[in-house]
Amino acid sequence: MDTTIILVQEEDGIVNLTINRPKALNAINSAVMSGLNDWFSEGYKSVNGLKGVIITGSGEKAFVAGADIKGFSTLTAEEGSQLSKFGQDTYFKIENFHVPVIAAVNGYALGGGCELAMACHLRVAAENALFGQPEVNLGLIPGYGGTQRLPQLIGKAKAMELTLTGDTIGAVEALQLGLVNHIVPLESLLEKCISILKKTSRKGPISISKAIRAINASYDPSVNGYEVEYKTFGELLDSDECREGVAAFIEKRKPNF
Ligand code: DAK
Repeated sequence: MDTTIILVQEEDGIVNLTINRPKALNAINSAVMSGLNDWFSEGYKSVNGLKGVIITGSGEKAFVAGADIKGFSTLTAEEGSQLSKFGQDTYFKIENFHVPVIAAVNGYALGGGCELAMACHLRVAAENALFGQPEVNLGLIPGYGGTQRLPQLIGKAKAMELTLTGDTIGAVEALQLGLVNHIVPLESLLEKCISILKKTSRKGPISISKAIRAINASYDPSVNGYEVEYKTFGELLDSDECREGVAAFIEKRKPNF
């Protein structure tokens, strides 16, 4: 992974991945997508006691202003589909990651950038965040899962409107629609994400990873989410983690997960 294109910083098990192409408003080129894929496939394994991940963009103007438009104009249909599939697979790895991943949206989150934010488990927006799927302006449709995750998050009618008009929405509307979890001033963005991850890191790590899996199952037509839930519930009930959580409650102490 090119660590100049994706900056990796770690403190107390919380990793900050910063997409670092500020001159191109952090547009996702193949190096960025490969870097994300590498880190969520293998790179994370070198972090001891990983508790959570924050994805953000370099600078104060953009989270990610989309896929790198200049890089995909000469692709054939076959190459375009392969690239789209690779992006989708990368974003699936983020969506199904075993610890929480938060998008810290510090400006433009357009096209592939909005899709990246939607693949994260939570989204915290700075006041200057701007979201949109402007692919129709380029004669395209979203290619990294946007046609699927946007309606899941904000409902079909609004997703249809945003995708067909290419309109952008600010942080306040994104919050009203349920696209983001919180809005904070830009200078508090990382602090807010870290405070959420510190909270989740005090919970049972297996239950956190299983909760992510069970909620994601509700959007996966190939599995019965209710079945995933009751089976997982049973497994957790018979686990050391749950025994410790219940014992800690009864003994009026903090659990030692
Ligand atoms: N790609 C490449 N360069 C970009 C870029 C992008 N998406 N967005 C901005 N830049 C570059 C600009 O070209 C400019 O570079 P220079 O001219 O200085 O060399 C630099 O970043 C600064 O941008 P601006 O000068 O335009 O800055 P402004 O503040 O005036 O405007 C803006 C900011 C975000 C409104 C504007 O830059 C803009 O409209 N950017 C494009 C937004 C956009 O349409 N994004 C793409 C959405 S479509 C695919 C899979 C997925 C996709 C496509 C294909 N395959 C699998 C094939 C997804 C596509 C998308 O994401």
